[in-house]
Amino acid sequence: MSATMPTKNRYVLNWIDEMAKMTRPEKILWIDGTEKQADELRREACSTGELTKLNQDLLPGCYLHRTAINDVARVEGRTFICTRKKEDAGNINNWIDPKECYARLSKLYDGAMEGKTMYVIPYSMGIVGSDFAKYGIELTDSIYVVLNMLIMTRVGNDVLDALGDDPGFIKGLHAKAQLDEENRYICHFPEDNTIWSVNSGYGGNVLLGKKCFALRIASYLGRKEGWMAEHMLILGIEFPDGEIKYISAAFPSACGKTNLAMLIPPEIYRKKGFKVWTVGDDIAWLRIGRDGRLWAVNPENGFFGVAPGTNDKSNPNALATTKKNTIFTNVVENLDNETVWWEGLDKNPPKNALNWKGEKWDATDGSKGAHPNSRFTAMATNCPCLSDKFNDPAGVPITAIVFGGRRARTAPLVYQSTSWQNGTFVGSIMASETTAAAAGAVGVVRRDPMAMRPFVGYDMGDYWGHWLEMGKMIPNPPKIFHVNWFRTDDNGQFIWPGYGENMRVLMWILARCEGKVEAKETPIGYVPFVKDLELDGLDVDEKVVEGLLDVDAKLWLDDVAGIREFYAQVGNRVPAELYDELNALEKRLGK
Ligand code: SAT
Ligand code: MN
Repeated sequence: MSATMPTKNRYVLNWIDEMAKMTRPEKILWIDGTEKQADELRREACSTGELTKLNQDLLPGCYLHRTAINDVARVEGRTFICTRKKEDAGNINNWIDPKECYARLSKLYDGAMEGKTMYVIPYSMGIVGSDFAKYGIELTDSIYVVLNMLIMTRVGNDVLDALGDDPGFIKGLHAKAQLDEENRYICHFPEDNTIWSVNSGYGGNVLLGKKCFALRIASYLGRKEGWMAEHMLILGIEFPDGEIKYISAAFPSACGKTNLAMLIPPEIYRKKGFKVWTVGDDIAWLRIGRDGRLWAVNPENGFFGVAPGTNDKSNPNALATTKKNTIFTNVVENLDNETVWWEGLDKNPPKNALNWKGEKWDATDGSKGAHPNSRFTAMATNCPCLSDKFNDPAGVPITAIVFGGRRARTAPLVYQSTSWQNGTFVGSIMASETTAAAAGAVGVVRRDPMAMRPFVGYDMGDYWGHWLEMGKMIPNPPKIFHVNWFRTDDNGQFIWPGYGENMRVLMWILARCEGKVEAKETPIGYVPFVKDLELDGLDVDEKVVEGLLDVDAKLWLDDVAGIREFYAQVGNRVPAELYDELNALEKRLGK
């Protein structure tokens, strides 16, 4: 490599040499984080059709991308944790022996970048130079990946400067290759700080800073180093006196994390001067602060949000965030004015349009125009409700942790765990009906502990053990809650209005943290008395809310059976404390 290299770090240079020998790109281009370079890449991507430039008056700096039609979501079946010992990856993760995996993928990477450019993206998860930042370098043959990483992470030469001569960076290699589904691999080597992804061009499979690094590799590092990487949004609620309390919340992909993170307070709170601030919408890195509380940072720099359903009622802040400098993926292209559309944006689908596959499309044929997992990649700094702590390396202190699933019946609107250990148990038994964010059937109930099932980079039982350990180490831990916005009535309609109204539940949660309200003890934990939920201005009957809070012992006993099965599947590293919790729950339910 030439003398114009932006780093002298020999670990970096040797590794890039080695990867280039295998993939054989025609050129290597270092991404420097400048607008000038990004603009050249955008221009190139538009000339090849990889991107479509949208109407620059209406959507300045915005572009559209379409993935291959067989490549529209994360592929959990093709995602592997490659630890030397299979037991360390655990039963829930797919595993391949690292030696075998490197050999198998090397064949797929062999010459995969011939005639192409290899882009070298030095990026930081967290504020560059801060104590809690971690650095990665992604090598990719995709301009789309480069441009997304420029939004989602902090990219540039200052990352290389901050890394200096250190070998401590995450080595990510991505090649689109033939986008061959059969040979698609998203592989993590936590013991080598390495991620290899091949044959995909979609979001979470290829933006290696996100799920691959900031969750799978980071969760592994967090266990070793005494911190936590979680699939959580972070939001702040500002009280009329200016005090801000922070909540982090874990929900499975496509269950409304972005909406909750950016919620607009209902009128009743707005009038009084309450505000909501977004720190993050997907990932939280949590560590113990000097004050003995748990502190959270959002390691990302942008939002990779689900487009369908985003509108000026459900999430006006997200919509505003996407009005400039945004990359849209797999949405509808309105050919009349070169803008974008998706189901749930408004009631006026464009007549002259292309669907996410690029085919001529018109809503009258009944088909969906945007893919259900279509996305926007938008800069956090475009978000009108971005917290002023977003760029604070210390992050924010967490008052409450909230777990949430998508359950039609079992889980009540909200309940509070009785201790950190019990809260860890509540997280471990989270379940949700599946969404379109991962390939596979939609609407099937599956256990998704802490919303981390696809993202823990080691054994799930050990991960729960780490939660319990952290609980012992945090002098002043957050209280842990569980919410369910998705209970349905006999007609399958959602009962709770959701969206901004969810703030009413968050306010009860904060009141509980401050010991300001009593609660009803149930076998599963503390549930609100209806009188303690602010229902003013809400078109939901108190009786209905009673129903939403109801705990049906029969359903829960069925659930206990499901949990036992799941724990058995997780295997012999499930901590004894969690079995204690499960047995105690079963007893309280009256078995
Ligand atoms: O594609 S991503 O994995 O980044 C989005 C998600 O599933 O949450
Ligand atoms: Mn997510």
